[in-house]
Amino acid sequence: GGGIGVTETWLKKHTLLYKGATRHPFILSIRDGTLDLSAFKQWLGQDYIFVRNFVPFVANVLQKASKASDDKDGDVEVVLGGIASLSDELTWFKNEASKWDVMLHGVAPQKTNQDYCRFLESLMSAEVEYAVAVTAFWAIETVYQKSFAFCLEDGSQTPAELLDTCQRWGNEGFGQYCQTLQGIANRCLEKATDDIRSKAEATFISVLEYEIEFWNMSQGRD
Ligand code: HMH
Repeated sequence: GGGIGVTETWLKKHTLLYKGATRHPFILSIRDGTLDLSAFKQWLGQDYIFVRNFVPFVANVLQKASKASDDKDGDVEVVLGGIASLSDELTWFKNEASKWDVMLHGVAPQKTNQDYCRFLESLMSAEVEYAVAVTAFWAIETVYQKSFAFCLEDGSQTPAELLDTCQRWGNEGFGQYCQTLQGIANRCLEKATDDIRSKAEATFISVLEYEIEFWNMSQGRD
């Protein structure tokens, strides 16, 4: 306890990868107003599919928390809140898609998206420890929070029609939620064995790589 957490040391150690995920050209082009709107629509359709697959993953994190956490009540409350906001998020996707004339039901998942969803599924195995799964959960949410918050910072020229999307993940409340998840991950990782900690670090790195691939895909680069 006290001092710098395990996840903070990883963010420093893997800065280049972390910047790759949170300062990706896709995000930079939202921020400077040069994003091709067809790329945005592409992202919207693919991310809806991703979030639908993310829900069972988070439900599995909830299940692991209720069995394995040393603060079951606290962690279950936080993760359950996350599931509730994912329900709002799916509603948001449907509204946003209709605004942009994106037919969500006609969207086929691209290979990069399928690979990422398969990775989420692998983390749902009973053999994957709570510390590993909650680390992945924190990292996945944090990449979006940091990426979209950057599009709202002073000096950004995000077009008005993309502000709602940026606010969805870039808002202060979502930032607080990500910090809460980070605190949970840190607590679990501190108590974990070296073996589990290194599995969690490898999982963290994989999340960053998948997130970069997801942005690449959305730009039509895969
Ligand atoms: C690809 N990563 C991706 N999509 C999301 N919606 C999030 C993270 C955050 O929920």
